[in-house]
Amino acid sequence: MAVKNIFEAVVGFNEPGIAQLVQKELDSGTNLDEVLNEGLIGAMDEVGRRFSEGELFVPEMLMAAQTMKAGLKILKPLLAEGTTESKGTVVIGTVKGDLHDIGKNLVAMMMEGAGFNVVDLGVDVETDAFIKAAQENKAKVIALSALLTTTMPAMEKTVKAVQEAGMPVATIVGGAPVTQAFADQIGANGYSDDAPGAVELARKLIAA
Ligand code: B1M
Repeated sequence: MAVKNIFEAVVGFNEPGIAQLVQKELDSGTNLDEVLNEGLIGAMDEVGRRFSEGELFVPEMLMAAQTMKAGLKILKPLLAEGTTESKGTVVIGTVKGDLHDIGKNLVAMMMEGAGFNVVDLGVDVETDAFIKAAQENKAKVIALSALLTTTMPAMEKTVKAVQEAGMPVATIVGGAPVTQAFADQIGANGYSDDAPGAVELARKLIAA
């Protein structure tokens, strides 16, 4: 039931209190996935719904995001816990024009936990920066995140540029508005609707 308190803390922008609530919940034995999916991610979905309904505005959305990030900080060591053997390098970023980074950060943390070396380029990343980082780090996967329908074309631009450069690197895409059909349409090598799925995808593509 206390997962509800985590949800309420995010939708209520309780940034100072969230870390303690998340820690308390984990200490009480609540499963990590439940804290993440029902508490933190569920709350961000609710914030998005309230924004769409005109009940919340950008500053509130930002406060909720900061609260979510403070909660995620507590989960990070658990999400990144895993094998020490490197599975190869993944270059990750949110595409040009897009500043949303929570989902991308989650994918990065889980990739690290699964043993990948992760080069995180942050948000608003140019196509050239993805290509340069992948070449310099001999990456096996480029992972692109987008949260806005208006920035999905930037994904296509990057995927096409990677193909044209003839690089031996797989591209994977994800983010709330992205679909398998869109991934197929732009020629990406894979799509996942969540962070654990992105890790599985990277594993399969590297093994292939
Ligand atoms: Co923005 N925003 N936002 N926002 N925001 C959305 C995305 C929106 C859906 C809200 C809404 O209208 N209901 C809407 C987009 C509409 C659309 O395009 N269809 C929207 C809008 C409109 C905007 C602005 C344009 C608002 C404005 O200024 N008028 C503006 C754009 C700024 C920009 O980027 N240029 C804007 C700004 C912001 C803030 C800065 C205030 C803040 C972001 C802060 C930050 O990230 N540091 C923000 C927030 C917080 C949101 C919502 C509420 C929450 C996003 C989030 O973090 N979710 C969001 C509504 C929503 O999504 N429900 C919304 C939690 C996160 C864990 O989920 O990122 O989806 P998500 O990641 C998931 C999966 O998608 C997947 O894994 C994760 C789960 O495991 N995934 C991948 C993500 N990347 C992946 C990559 C993969 C695989 C899976 O492989 C590579």
